Amino acid sequence: MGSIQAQPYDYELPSNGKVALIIIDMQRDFLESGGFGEALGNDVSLLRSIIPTVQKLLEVFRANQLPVFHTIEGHKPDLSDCPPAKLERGKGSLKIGDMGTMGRILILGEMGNNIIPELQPKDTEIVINKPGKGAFYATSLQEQLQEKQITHLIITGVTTEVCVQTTMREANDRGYECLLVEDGTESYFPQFKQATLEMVRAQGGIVGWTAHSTDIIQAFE
Ligand code: C5J
Repeated sequence: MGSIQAQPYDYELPSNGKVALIIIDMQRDFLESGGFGEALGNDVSLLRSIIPTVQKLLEVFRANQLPVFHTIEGHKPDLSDCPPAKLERGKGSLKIGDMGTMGRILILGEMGNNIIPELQPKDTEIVINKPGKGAFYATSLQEQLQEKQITHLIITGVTTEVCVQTTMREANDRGYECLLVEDGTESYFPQFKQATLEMVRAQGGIVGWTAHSTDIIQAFE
């Protein structure tokens, strides 16, 4: 493996394949009508534009037998892992735990909480259920990455400025070399996506790198 043309400068892949693909919260709650995203007043169709890109990256990682991690934001049915501040926040038509058209909103195992059909994980891939925005908070992600000796993370998913950025910052603080896929992440707010891309790679890559998927895929061919 070589390097990927990225910003603010080329991203060096580890020579011994210690790189993983992280797919954040590509779940029906955020990408389909009737879910939490729409209940908060968002246009979910915006997020669907990245599905083909994430599918392509997934194919490349699978073809190279490299590890893939999927995350899902969700809570236990009794909401014991949902802090009152998160439960009460916002003025949407539905709150976490309420019954929506795809089951209870943001509750693990409910239809709306499943990963979208287009990106269904394989049995060999790891699915991290997370109660927070960041994928390291109250999960086994750090232990699972360490077990596989992973040092480099290629990060995709939704939404760019919330769960994706939080996870990338958490990973950066834990010493991972993080690359955010510019066309593999999306927000309900295009200006927030753009701002996130710029802020993570500012100051010489203070949180990490960004790159277009075509440049990433080329590096694995
Ligand atoms: C949000 C997420 N936006 N996956 N979750 O609440 O970004």
